[in-house]
Amino acid sequence: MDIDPALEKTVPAIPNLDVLIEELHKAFATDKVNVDFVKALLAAYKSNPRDWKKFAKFDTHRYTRNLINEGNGKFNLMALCWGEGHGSSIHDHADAHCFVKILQGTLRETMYEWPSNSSSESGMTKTEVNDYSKNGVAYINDSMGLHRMENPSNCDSCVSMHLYSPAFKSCKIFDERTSHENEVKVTFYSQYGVRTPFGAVRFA
Ligand code: 2CO
Ligand code: FE2
Repeated sequence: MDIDPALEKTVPAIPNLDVLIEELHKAFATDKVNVDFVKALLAAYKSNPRDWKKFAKFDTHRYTRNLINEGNGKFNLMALCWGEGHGSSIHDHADAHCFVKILQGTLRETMYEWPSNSSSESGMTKTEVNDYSKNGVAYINDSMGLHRMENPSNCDSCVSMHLYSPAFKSCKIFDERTSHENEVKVTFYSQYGVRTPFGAVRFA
C-alpha cells in the first residue's frame, strides 16, 4: 500500500456519481494513492439518491455490500446498506485503503487496537467512537487499527459508499471478548444493480 505525499491538487466539481467515478479512475491511475485528494473528491460529491438507488439493496437480517464499480482493477467501489441496528464485526482491511462516504443516514465507527500477539484470551481495547452523517467522509487503513461499523438508529436505514484499494476478497474479523480472529470472505449481495445468486453471499 503506497501513499502519495500530500500534493496540492485542485478538486474538480462533482455534479453526480458518474463524474465521481471518472475522477476516481483518474486519481487511481498510478500506483500511489493521494489519500487527502481522494477524501476531497468524495466530499465534493453531494449524495443524490437518484444516482445510487439502483445499487441500494437491503436485506432484512444483515447489512449488504453492493458492487458499483471495479475501478479499472485499481479499486472496488460499493454501496453498503444498513438496516436499523445492523452492524459489522470488528475487522481489518487486508492492507488496503478504505474510504467511506455516507449517502444516507448515520454510521457509527468504533475503533479498536490490534490485539497483542500474546495467546492469552483478553478483550479488545476500544480507542474511539465517531459518528458520520450524510455526506461525511471517513478513512482507515490497517496502520490506524481496526473498526466496527454500525447503523445506530432504530428507525432510519443507512447507505454508505466504500472504496477499497486494492480490492480484497477476504479480511479478518475479531471477537471483542477474546480477540480471536477469523478470515472471512468479502462477497457482494448485488453487482452493478443485479442480485448475486443465493448461496454466494457472506457477510463480514
Ligand atoms: N469493511 C466493511 C465491509 O466491507 C465495512 S466497514 O467500512 O470499512 O464489510
Ligand atoms: Fe471497514
